[in-house]
Amino acid sequence: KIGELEIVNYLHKKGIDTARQEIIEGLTTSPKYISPKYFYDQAGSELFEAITKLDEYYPTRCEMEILSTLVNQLDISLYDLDIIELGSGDSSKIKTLIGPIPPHILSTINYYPVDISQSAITKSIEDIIQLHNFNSITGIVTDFLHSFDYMPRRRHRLFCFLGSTIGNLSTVEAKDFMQKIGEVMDGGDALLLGADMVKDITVLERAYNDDKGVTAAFNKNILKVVNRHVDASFEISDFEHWAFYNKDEQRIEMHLKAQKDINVQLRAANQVIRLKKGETIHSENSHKFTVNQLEALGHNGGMQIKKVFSDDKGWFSLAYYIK
Ligand code: AVJ
Repeated sequence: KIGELEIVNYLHKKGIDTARQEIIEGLTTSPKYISPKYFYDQAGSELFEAITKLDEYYPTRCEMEILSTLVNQLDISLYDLDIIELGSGDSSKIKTLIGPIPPHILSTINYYPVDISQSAITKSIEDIIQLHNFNSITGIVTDFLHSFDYMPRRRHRLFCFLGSTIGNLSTVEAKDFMQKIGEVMDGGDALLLGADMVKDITVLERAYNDDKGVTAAFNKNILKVVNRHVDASFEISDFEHWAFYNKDEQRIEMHLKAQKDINVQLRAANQVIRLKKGETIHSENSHKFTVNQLEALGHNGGMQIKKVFSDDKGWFSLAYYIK
């Protein structure tokens, strides 16, 4: 039996103008930046999947190791549960999480993947429906920061925000996010939050500077996405990938560094921007956390950590919060 299946898109109407405005804003301010959510077009999503398989990129492997034996250690009833996965991407994480759940229980669970990419949601649902007999699957296409109005409310819920996507947010945005999710949660609901932990700088920097240059290609691909959104004239070969650990801010920063003086047309804004040789466009922050910080994050949303699950090396954690 294949359950109900639906995809709702809350993005397409206002999303396109907002994206254009947001990108122009970031490129015409100083220092220049592009939001990391624009990495994930089709090519970018594929490059990210390739990153997750690199020797140097440990977070996905560590998280999967934890996820594979986790579900029975959560003290939440799996019967009639709604699982809401914010930033679901490909379906690999949820598949690993639900692996140990027997079919007669899974068939009472509703799954709600939420992602900004319609193609990612479609692909992951097609994938998951082959193998797993959820009661229903409802894909929600929207920016996870604005997804809270579209949440199901009738049954008890497990919110999942995996992959250390929270690391992309600024400290203030992460607080806001936890506060918002805390407002949506009722007693009996739970949150599973994936977070990459502070560790040796060499390990961190290698993970974002792989030998094959996949991360470099992923970083540069964002310029192609920007070219389409704002009809711009970025040449990828004019830029170099630059990633390093900023210890004070406790984060990996990724930038694109201009290799020479460049003029770039932003036709959608009827503007030309100038970059000096060596000037950078900041494309991503990837914050690293301590257990104390994960606890503090929960308190922003009135939540308590029930347990922190970590891999053998303690490199990645899944914090389990209840309200
Ligand atoms: C998907 C945001 C968790 O920050 O490690 C991987 C994205 N950037 N390599 C991360 C990413 C460069 C990734 N997140």
